[in-house]
Amino acid sequence: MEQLIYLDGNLVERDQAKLSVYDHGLLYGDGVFEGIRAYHGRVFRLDQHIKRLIRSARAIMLDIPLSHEELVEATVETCRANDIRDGYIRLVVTRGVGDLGLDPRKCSDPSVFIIAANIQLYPKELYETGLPLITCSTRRNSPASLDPGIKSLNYLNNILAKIECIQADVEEGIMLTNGGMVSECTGDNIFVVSDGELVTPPVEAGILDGITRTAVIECAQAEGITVSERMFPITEVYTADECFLTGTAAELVPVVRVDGRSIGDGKPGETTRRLLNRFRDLTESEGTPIYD
Ligand code: PXG
Repeated sequence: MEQLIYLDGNLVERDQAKLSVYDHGLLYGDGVFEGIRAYHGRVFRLDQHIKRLIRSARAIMLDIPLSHEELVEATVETCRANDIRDGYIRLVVTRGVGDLGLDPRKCSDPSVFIIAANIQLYPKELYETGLPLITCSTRRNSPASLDPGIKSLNYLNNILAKIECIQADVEEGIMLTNGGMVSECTGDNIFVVSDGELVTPPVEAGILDGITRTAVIECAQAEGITVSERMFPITEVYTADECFLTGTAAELVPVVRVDGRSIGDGKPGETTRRLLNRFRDLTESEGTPIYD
């Protein structure tokens, strides 16, 4: 079956889904996006994703030509058109076509496109064996320069850190704030478990306010686990009992080594396992239905 892409109000075939080389999304990374999951025919936390998209757009003074409800409808419609039950959805709003200068006022027509694809799941073993990480030397953007809370099309900060990970032959890496404290990873939020308590950097640290992060905090509270959102240095990761990452694609993935040091006993921990199970229960039980 041909893949159908939502592009500015129409469902078009993948080969026809094209934007101008003058689109400022391409020329300047001037735009915003979301990565969303569908599980069992339902879109997980769609309202929260759309809210974050609208907040990101407002932060860069980008007027999305669709309302919250219309964005929900377009997303669900794109999933339906592609027969998606379990999948990955990319929702993108670009500034639109302008001239070769930066001025966003020259771009009168933002573009909205939605790709709903079957998901390339992480290998199952990953959840049994856990990931090794490095600490990247590329610091996370300072909120005073480019707020990491804005999920913009300008991902070079993360890509530079990702290149360090690739060179070190690991999947993910920890990015520090300009002040040298732990912020997040290149495409995931980070948690540590110490003495049975969960700790994660606060949104004010300059991180993406992850939808999975919020869901996991709720799971922890339901499990009676104390959660602290506070700044911590990399040493607190080294000395933690457990560490894991959260993200739409990764869900919860255990971390077993950081900078060559074993975390806890070097195996995925019990608290991580409990939270992953709870999180998976959530993805099985809630979401915006795609089909009647
Ligand atoms: N931090 C950053 C910097 C992210 O990009 C997360 C945390 C997790 O947020 P959610 O809302 O997904 O729980 C992200 C998620 C990729 C990829 O290919 C990752 C993300 C977006 C698109 C692609 O790894 N971001």
